[in-house]
Amino acid sequence: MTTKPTEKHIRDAYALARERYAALGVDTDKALETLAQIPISLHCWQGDDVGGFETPGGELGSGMAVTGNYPGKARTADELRADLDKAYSLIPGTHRLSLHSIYAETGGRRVPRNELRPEHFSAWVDWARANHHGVDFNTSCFSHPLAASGFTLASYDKSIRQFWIEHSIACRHIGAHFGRSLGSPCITNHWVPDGFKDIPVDRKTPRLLLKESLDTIFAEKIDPRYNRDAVESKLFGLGSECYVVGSHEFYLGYAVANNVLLTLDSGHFHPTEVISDKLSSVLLYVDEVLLHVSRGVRWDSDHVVILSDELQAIMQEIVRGGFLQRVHIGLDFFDASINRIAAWVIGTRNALRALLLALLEPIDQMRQLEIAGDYTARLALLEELKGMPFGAVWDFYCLQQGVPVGFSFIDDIRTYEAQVLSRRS
Ligand code: RNT
Ligand code: ZN
Repeated sequence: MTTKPTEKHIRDAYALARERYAALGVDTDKALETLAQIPISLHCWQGDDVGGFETPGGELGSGMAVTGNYPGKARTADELRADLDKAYSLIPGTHRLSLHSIYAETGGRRVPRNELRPEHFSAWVDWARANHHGVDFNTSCFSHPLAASGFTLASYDKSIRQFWIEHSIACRHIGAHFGRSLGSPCITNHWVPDGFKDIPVDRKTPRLLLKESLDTIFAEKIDPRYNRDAVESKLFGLGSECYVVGSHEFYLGYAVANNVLLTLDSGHFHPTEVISDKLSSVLLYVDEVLLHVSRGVRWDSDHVVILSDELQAIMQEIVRGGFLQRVHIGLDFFDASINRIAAWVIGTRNALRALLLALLEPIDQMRQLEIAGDYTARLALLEELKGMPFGAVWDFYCLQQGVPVGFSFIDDIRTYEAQVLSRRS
């Protein structure tokens, strides 16, 4: 067992931290109130390596790969929900769930993806309602015989395009059902893997086809109180190194022209390109953004989120820009080499810690220095902020929210692993 800090220590440390921040003009109580209102959308697919329940042990394809074989992955929807319950219990606040269509529960019947209906998600709705989770949704245009060519909505084969168009439309309706049933708009994300491994001769036609397919998918207007659509770009993937149809320019243009949300996945750009710098630009032209907070490492776009400079920069941009209502924060990473529930917990706690750091900035003072051209003091202040007792505020928040403080959450993970995960063969 890890040694837990006592409640008195946590409260005393918070009282001191509160004073230090107050001296900078920052109200820590208010920051925590704000933080408690911000939902993070946890991605269900970290729990079973993007497997879903369509086919037992189905192969992941279309440029996504999960490495590792840590024991105990969820094999059924009930197991996945139990694992999610455990993860949420170790994360402060009330959060959302991002589901993929391949997590449908069809009672053992094979339902083609273009025939998925809200009733295939009724257990998810009941669970979400009981646990106060809003639900977001994703079309699943991968790991499927009709995606084996590497092309879906941009395929030259009309029947393949048609299948994925129907699937995407079905998903929008399921999304609206989540939104209506749970009283909170569902963000339905559209990502397709379409692209070429090697140098194409025609970059134009697949993009025209993708645009046409999207136009058909979004032709029906759905009340934004129930469903909002988002489109996600990628620079390259495994097997689509030379050309991805749905590039950033493609979807930025599409989102602006068609009033849909833009999804920015932090692992989907050139390794030196960061999404933190994109928010203030794209939010001039699109109403809302969905984030897939992730961590790119070399060629992999989906490592577990750590408290990196870029994660902090993303949250700073959201808070400093006043974008909390316009940016939906979702996660997208998958690691099968460590305990999968811990991966959720570590990544989500980091997203929240970065948000808290951003909420604790003396933003007015920082801005004044910049406007006055005092870049010396700006740099000095930014660097000094890194030494502020932020950890004491975070620990107090965890205490307040009734979740483990600090590293002690690992005890719960270990117990769950011994009692539940190790029994799964
Ligand atoms: C893939 C995209 C996409 C997926 C999930 C599973 O590169 O990031 O968002 O990771 O839909
Ligand atoms: Zn993504």
